[in-house]
Amino acid sequence: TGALAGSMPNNPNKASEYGEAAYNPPEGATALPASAAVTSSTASEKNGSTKTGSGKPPQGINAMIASLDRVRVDSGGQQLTTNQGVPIADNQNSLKIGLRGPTALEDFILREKITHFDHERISERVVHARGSAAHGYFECYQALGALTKATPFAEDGKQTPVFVRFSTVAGERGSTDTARDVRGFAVKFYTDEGNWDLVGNNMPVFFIQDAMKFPDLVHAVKPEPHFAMPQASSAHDTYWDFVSLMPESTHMLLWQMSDRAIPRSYRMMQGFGVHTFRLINAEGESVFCKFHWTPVAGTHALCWDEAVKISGADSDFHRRDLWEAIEAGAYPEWELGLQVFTEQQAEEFEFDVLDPTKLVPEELIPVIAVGKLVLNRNPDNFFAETEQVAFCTAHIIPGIDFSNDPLLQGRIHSYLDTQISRLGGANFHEIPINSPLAPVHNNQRDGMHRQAVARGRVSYEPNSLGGGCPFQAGGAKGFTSFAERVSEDKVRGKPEKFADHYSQAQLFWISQTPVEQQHIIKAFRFELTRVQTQAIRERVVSLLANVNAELAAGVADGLGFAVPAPALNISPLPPHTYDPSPPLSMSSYPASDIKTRRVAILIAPGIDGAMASSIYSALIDAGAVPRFVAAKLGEVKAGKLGLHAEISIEAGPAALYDAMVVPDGADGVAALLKDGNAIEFIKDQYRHCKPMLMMGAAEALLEKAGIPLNLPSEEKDPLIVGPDQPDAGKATKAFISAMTKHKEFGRETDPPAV
Ligand code: HDD
Repeated sequence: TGALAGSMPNNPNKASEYGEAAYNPPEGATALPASAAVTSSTASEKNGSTKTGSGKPPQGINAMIASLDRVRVDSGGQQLTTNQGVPIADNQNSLKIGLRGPTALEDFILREKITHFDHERISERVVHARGSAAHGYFECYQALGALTKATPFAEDGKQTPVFVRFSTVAGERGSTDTARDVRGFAVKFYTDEGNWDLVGNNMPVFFIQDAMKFPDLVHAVKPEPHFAMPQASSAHDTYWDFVSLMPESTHMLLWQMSDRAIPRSYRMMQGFGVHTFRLINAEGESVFCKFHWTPVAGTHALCWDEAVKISGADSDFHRRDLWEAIEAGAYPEWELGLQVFTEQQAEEFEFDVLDPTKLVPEELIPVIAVGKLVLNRNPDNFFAETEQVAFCTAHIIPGIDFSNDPLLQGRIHSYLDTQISRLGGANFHEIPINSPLAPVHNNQRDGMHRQAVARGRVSYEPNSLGGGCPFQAGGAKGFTSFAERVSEDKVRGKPEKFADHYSQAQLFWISQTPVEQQHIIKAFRFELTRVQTQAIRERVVSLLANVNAELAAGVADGLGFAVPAPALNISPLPPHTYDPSPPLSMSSYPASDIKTRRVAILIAPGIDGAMASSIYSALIDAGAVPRFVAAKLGEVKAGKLGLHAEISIEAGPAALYDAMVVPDGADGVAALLKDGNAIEFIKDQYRHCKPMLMMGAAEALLEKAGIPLNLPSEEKDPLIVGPDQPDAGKATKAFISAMTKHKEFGRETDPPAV
């Protein structure tokens, strides 16, 4: 699959940022791949090399990128040294007492190299270990001074640099990208009043209501401790044992079993701050707020069978997708929306806004668009940036404040704490990707790996010897918490409204399209089939029986038992009945174009080359990413043309593409008809509900793959284009428009017919 990346253009930002020199290392130096070429560190300046950029600030450069220049190292044209800067003469042989003798203990070069290597790995994140990240910026549409004094919202059009990391939750660092899981959506804003981290997920609710239960949840979902299986999967006994005993997780379980848990791309999923937060304005007035990120590319998912096959074909699927889109200049974009409401409004809601298993329906409080997020630059070094970035919910800035959500309150502690062991001490904020652009001045000193060289004799406050500096900013400038009146008993417990575990699960269920509902039933069936303990399966269905009879019956039927009695509902309040909320369905966020969509054009000798090329060009013009796919690499004779096969079917199977094409050409089609891999490819494209452009003779391939043909016009598959449209230009247009629909779920049967 590396070949897919190979034909992508380089990130134009990096080219203009670093100039051509970075791509043309001096003679004798090893040429780096262009995308890895970086330059302009203090070290290279010291060595006399200068930055040879275009002189204009390229798009995609921002103050954070510039701040990282300090630590960027480019070895192009440089000699090899030890960590002490001593030039190394021989990097092949250790120092020996005689060519056939023992290695000398004094070989400091060998020892330094091995010692460093021995300590290369750091512990992975306890959750969200697998992730990918990018730089970009947030741009505020209009000043929001009436709501908040938070500096990213201070002026119309203000831009704030960001670093964003997406992740799965349960899998380890090397695990597959397309596991069924919640996705993390963590945004670090490098604001001019310090770093603000909005550490969210791609689902607006959570499994549990109190941080006290987080270690239990994570222990349950992670690989089981005795044999360390399964990897990156919730489909096992301990997970379902735990959640089936925690009725508060029911709402989130429906989200997790929905297609949201198998996104097509990080670029095609929503993000949510989950908790209720506070905004505070300059007058000290506060409102509650929920944060929503909505992708411009629409929200799209994989089919489960597709996700499973992608895991085998390219377990880096989402990482590669994000990287390639940014390198190609197709910058992923999201709109930030706020739901803003007062404390009085919150009191009247039938749910508690401090309960993270509940969302605020958009019919109650609409989402207002306030700005956009653009990711326009890949990191230079995965470890230095993506791995070492430390997000902390405790990182907030003046104008933003926490609510008393007990899950959020626990998170405020957890993130800071975990970085201390993961990143080796209390100075993790000095790691370049974590250091704020805003200046840091305080009396915190020393500790492992301290970078700052604090000058002067004063490291305490108050002082007179340092002129009283650094001095307190005071309430007008400094961070102040919202002065909330609290007068209550100190207790362990939950508010009454927290006990309603099912009303919003019902809301989610009734807001899904029939197709989405079927997918949820199938996901429960899959996961619970993997569970080995019958009592656990039944307990899960007894929770679902409180949500919807059809849901419970569908899951129970799939597992071969009758619906058990509903789980005891302990809520003291009557259940609330909602009307469906369309924004909760993924189908409410379609794409308007086919930019970055991957299209396989299957070719074989004798295919109509002119048609294949014109379809290829039309797809490029529409912003899609077509690939000629053949039995093997190299030139494929196609009429008078030679087409260049970019990848083989074997290395680039169907699951890796959003859509497929077979051009006309009797001999080419005849060759494909004999290729079992090609038939398998077509079957999978069909089974995964993808758009297909099958021109002329290619209809025979549909037939061979067992795809229903000659249907009455009202039953015709709208996403199979071609056989009855001889004009390739018109057919391609129809195909491009079909591709914006992403998938044709009307094809689905259970079990699949093809
Ligand atoms: Fe968490 C990482 C999101 C509840 C404790 N969490 C982590 C990341 C994301 C979230 C996106 C990865 C950040 C990155 O890319 O580095 N977590 C959430 C959301 C939650 C949530 C949306 C509920 C609304 N988390 C949660 C609770 C606790 C934690 C209740 C503990 C009490 N989360 C952690 C952690 C992690 C983490 C252990 C692991 C690595 C890290 O923080 O940096 O502290």
